[in-house]
Amino acid sequence: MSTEETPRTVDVAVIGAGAAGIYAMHKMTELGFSAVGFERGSSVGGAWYWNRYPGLYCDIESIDYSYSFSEELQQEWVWKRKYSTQPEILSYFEWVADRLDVRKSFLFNTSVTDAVWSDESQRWRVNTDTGVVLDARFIIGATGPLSTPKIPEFEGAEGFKGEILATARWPREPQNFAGKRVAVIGTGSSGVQVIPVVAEQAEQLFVLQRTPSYAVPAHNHLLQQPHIDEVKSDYRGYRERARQTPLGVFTGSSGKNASEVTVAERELEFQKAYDYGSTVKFGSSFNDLLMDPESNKAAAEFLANKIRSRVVDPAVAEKLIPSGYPILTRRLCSENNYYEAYNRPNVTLVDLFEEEIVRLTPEGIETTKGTYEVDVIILATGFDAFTGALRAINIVGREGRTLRGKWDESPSTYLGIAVSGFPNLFTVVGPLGGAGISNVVLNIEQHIEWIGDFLTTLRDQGATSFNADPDAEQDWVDKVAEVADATLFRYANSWYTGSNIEGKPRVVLQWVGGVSEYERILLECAKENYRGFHIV
Ligand code: N01
Repeated sequence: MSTEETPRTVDVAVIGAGAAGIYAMHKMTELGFSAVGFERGSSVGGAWYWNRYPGLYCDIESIDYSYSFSEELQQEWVWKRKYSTQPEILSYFEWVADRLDVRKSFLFNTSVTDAVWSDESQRWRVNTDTGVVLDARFIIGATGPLSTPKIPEFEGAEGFKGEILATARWPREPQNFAGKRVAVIGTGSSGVQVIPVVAEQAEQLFVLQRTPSYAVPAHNHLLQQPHIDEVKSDYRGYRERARQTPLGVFTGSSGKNASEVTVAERELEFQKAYDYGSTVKFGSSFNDLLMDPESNKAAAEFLANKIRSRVVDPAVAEKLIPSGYPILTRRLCSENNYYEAYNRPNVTLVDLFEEEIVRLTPEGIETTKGTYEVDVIILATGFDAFTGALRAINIVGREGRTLRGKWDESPSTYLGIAVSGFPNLFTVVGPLGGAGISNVVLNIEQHIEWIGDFLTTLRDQGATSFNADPDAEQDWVDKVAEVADATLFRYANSWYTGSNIEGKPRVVLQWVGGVSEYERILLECAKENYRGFHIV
């Protein structure tokens, strides 16, 4: 690879070798574009490479959380469980990368530091932390919506005598908590999964909870061969049905509003989804759960009663029941014996609404009520979602404007895939796009396939650049907000709205109008000669 003096020239730079980067690299190669990829990890897998904490599995069923673009791949790979665990999913992405032979096109252990656009050459100059420099016509930012961990800076952290681990940057060596006193900070999807596993091992576990989550059991199990055979006998049809649903997963939901059915009928639907074990099925059990506050309350009350029935100490149960935000406006968690963990004598729930973390001391965590002495602190404190990874790169577009500066004002994009003023840059599953609440592998496929078609069109036209029109971008920003405002999403603080990160503008960061409608909009844009893009 080249140094600053002689940068290698390619059509496309791909940033990231997760689910999006692997497919992007394959698609570019298939279409005959020269491409080089950068990945800061030592291998492929993205989220599944970095998040290795015990208890991690995907909250979307394996049959759905996988690529659909290749009939050969989807027929060949055999999922073992309803919900795959992290090692299994990582193996899957490694296997796909090998089958598609894309590893050779990535530089691993390499982070992109800068990308500077030149109007003169109509190209990007891409710099990395290893000194490698690339001259690329296009950049595909396949950096992942949840790839920049939010690590809180606690006063006194450097003096803490024990170990601090983060679920999103988990060590590769197996961790053993036997005989140790452990604290977990954070009770989102990561915390809810790691807590029951640590509870079984640790001598003492303190769970420091600020905002509780709603959660539905996974009821994970080995997949039966007849079920696999049935799906594979018409996997294409199965995927097609999924693509027509709001979340990109076919659930066979009632299609009714909770407000229109009897209480008994409503409870039966909730119970069916709960017994089956699926956050997607639960969230899709009725159409109006995110629109009608009363229907939303009914779903919340159903899960609150489940918590009351599973947690022995009523005071602990009440603390675990969320309040102050509508259910589903923060991601519904998938759990495996989460509530039972609180029935163990070695587990203590610390409510951070009753006592606040003041600082870390050499011995542990000091709160406004006392000190919890621990050997290990596990941070399950979330991510700077959607914008974090690209913001971390110094991306300089037209007239010296930085993407960081633009998104600090407002995280705007055109269709979630391009940014006005930053020509030839794609933001795969970026802010204001279709990912976040839905099946992200499907969202990725929608983007990569659309990008492939767009780049082919540009090549056929002999064009050298595209730029999103600022008015088209503003119209999209307004449309995303309008659709979100018709729902209850705006009432919650979370990574969905950027409000988990200090100083980040508070907007609903995703298109919540559904996967199928999103695809229709993308395809309509393409059909109308890429409406909203200036092509030169
Ligand atoms: O992060 P989160 P996550 N002091 O932001 C708390 C996907 N995912 O990593 O909200 C004390 O949901 C924070 O409290 P609050 C999935 O899409 C999927 O758990 O700030 N607490 C919250 O409780 C998911 O939604 C899977 O009041 C602090 C928690 O930390 C997304 O990733 C598994 C704090 C963060 O929860 C993110 O989930 C894992 C502080 N200073 C992740 N700062 C599966 O597929 C934050 N918190 C199953």
